[in-house]
Formats: sequence, structure tokens, C-alpha cells
Amino acid sequence: MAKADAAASLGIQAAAAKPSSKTSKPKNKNEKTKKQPPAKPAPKLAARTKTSVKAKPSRAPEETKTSPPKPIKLHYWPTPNGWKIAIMLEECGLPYEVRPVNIGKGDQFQPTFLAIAPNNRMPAIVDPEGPGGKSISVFESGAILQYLGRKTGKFYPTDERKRVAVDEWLFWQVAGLGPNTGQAGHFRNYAPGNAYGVKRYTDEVHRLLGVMNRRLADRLFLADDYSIADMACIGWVIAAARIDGMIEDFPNVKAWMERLRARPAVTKGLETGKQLREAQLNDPKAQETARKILFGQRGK
Ligand SMILES: N[C@@H](CCC(=O)N[C@@H](CS)C(=O)NCC(=O)O)C(=O)O
Repeated sequence: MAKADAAASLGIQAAAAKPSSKTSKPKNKNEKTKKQPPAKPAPKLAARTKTSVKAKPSRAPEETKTSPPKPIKLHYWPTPNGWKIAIMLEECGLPYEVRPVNIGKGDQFQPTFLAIAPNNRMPAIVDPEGPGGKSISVFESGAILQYLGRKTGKFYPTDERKRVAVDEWLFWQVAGLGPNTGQAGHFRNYAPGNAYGVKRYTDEVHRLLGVMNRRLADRLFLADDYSIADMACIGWVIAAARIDGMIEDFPNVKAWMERLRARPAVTKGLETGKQLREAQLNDPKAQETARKILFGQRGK
């Protein structure tokens, strides 16, 4: 499935989402966050005595409190699975630096990447300020969203009933909507002669959108309040919407999609690293290399 997702991400799958917003420059949030606050002027000594020098701590406690958070490293390629995390980071206003993982060139097999993401799939993150103030890495988009939700206390409620609802729809996306939309795109684009594969996955995407449409009949978001479950779904719904124009069968999903796209953080997330993929789209050689890398992977 991930192969198909990956293909979608490279634009070699027509069903892949293409956010309509204009091209943005490469994200380098680091530039912003690297800026240090101006150094505090050295304290003036009231009197040049030993006692007064000793009395002054070298660093005021407030100074440590206000130091800006260190940016999270986002190992990323602009695909529906990558967008989820860019959207969440934007929604939370967390500083981050994009570390491109060019899956069409095989970056996902680099030992340094495998050390943090053993499944050779992006996204992954490294948070230098993890639990206990120590660095932590996280792979699997659902686990990353939950981690960021717990870290920030945003978009992932602590109330158990509400959290269960978010988890249900998050796992529904990770295990259902994403993989099946990816497979539908794969068969439709690379094996259109395989009528069984095309029908099986197109039908399943249609079924899943029907489930979502019923869920959204009496609520604005999947788990009532806007949450990481909505962020997980948006990229895949954009991709699914393009299959045979099937979104027209599901007006509640269509309205939800527009609701999400109206959020500035969603727009920014969908734009993150857009130029990385575009460079590859216009290069047939790169497309050919990508296919070789992405299709036919085996365990040994
Ligand atoms: N279950 C994983 C799926 C991630 C995934 O499939 N990523 C694709 C891009 S959308 C990838 O890295 N593919 C690389 C490859 O196929 O080698 C997640 O949700 O994080």
C-alpha cells in the first residue's frame, strides 16, 4: 500500500492530491526559530565588591523559562501521509525544520533514516525536547499525531470518551482510508487493465467515503471537535475525491473538505515542500527511477 501512496506522492498517480494553493518557497522554519533573543545587557554592579559579584547569579531563572523551543525535525516528503504532520505542526504553532526524504530517490533506505523509521516509510519526527527534556524520535503518522497531541495538549482531548472517538477515526484513516485510496490509485494508474483490482479498491474507497458521509451528517468534524483525526484524513479525502468525481456522491464529506481547506494551517501544511515534488514531476527520468525504487520492494 505504501508503494501506491508513495507513487501518488510523486505525482505518478493521477489520483494523488494536488492542493490548489500557489507554490511556496521551501519551508525553513529553522531560520525563524534560530533567531536568538537579543542578549541581555550585563548587569551593572552597584559596588565593585566581592559580595555584590557573588550575589548575582550568572543566569536569571526567567531567562531559561523564556528560551524558545527547539525546532522539531520533520523527516518528510509532500504526500498525504506527510501532510498530516505538517498540518499538525502548523496548527500547534510548533517550530519545525523539514528534512526531505526523497522517496523517489531512495532516501527512505538510508541507514540514518532507518535508525528512526525502521519501516522505510516517511513521515518521522525527531523532537529534541521530548519526555524528560531529552530527544525522542517517532515514526508512523498516527503515532506522531498522538505524540504531538499529548505534547501540546491540542487537538487530542484528554477526556477518555472524547479521546476514544478521536482514536477511532484516526485508526480508521490509517488502516482503511489511506491504504485503500492508495491501492485504488495504484491500480487505476498502473494496472488499469486489471479490472478486478480497479473495481475492488474503487468500491472500497466509495464505501469508506459513505461511512464518513454518514458520520458527518450531524457534526462538523469526525470526533465533534476539530482534531488530529480530521488532519489525518484531509489529504486522503482530497485524493479520493478525484476518483471518478465520486465526492459528488458525498455532500457531507465535500462540505467537511472545504471546511478544512479554509483553515490557514491546513493550507500551509498542504503547501509544505510542494516544490520538492514538482521538481520531480517534470522529470521523466526521475519518474522512472522512482517507479523502480517504489514498486517491487521485498523483505530481503
Ligand atoms: N503507515 C505509514 C505509511 C507511510 C507511507 O506509506 N509513506 C510513504 C509515502 S506516502 C512512503 O514513505 N513510501 C516510501 C516507499 O514506498 O518506499 C504512516 O502512516 O506513516
